[in-house]
Amino acid sequence: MMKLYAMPRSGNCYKVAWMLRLLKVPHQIVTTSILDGSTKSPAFMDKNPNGQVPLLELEDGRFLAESGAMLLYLAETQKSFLPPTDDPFQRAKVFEWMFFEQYSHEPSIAVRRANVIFQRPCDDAKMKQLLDKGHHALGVMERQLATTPFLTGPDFSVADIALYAYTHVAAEGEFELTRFPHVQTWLQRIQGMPGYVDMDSCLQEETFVPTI
Ligand SMILES: N[C@@H](CCC(=O)N[C@@H](CS)C(=O)NCC(=O)O)C(=O)O
Repeated sequence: MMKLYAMPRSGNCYKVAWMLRLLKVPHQIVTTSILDGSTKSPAFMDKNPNGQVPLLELEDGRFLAESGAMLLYLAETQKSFLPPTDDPFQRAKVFEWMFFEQYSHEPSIAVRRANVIFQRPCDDAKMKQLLDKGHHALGVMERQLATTPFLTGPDFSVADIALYAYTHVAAEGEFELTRFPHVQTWLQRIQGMPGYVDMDSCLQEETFVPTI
């Protein structure tokens, strides 16, 4: 069975745990947290020298770091939520949004939220900069979602999973989601989809075995 090393309340971990649930892949959540130092333990650093969660351990013992790489691996192996290789442009649009998430969205929205919820010290000027950058990223999503139901068009993809994870909790970082009505409608659309599972449920330390 696959193991996902993950911590509660982490959007990066949620992306992968939710994908595993959506695909009905049996897996075990192994809680490994930045809060108790376990992501920096020698045993964990042997598994992921970058000392970060999420980390996916495949059935054969190989490890995969980086949430985006895990989403793409699972999408590829399960043939779900990723356009086929004979549609390289549409496939690249999925990558475009995933790279946007890692460079323009997560570094402001996830970091500011973590500063707030974990009460990490950060000066006012930096907090203001993170707020402005996060609102800019939400504005980019708003423009796209004004024209299509999902980020890359009519179909739900791993790009929506990647961007949903921190957008749906952006208010915890004091981002004003009410300024982005199409983003809010997209969040509700995803929450109404079959197989939707919330962050807390996905990241509980347990073994998930699908019933059907
Ligand atoms: N780019 C990575 C980011 C992962 C990340 O930032 N993980 C956080 C928890 S949400 C972490 O482990 N931080 C500890 C550290 O960076 O030392 C991904 O998408 O998986």
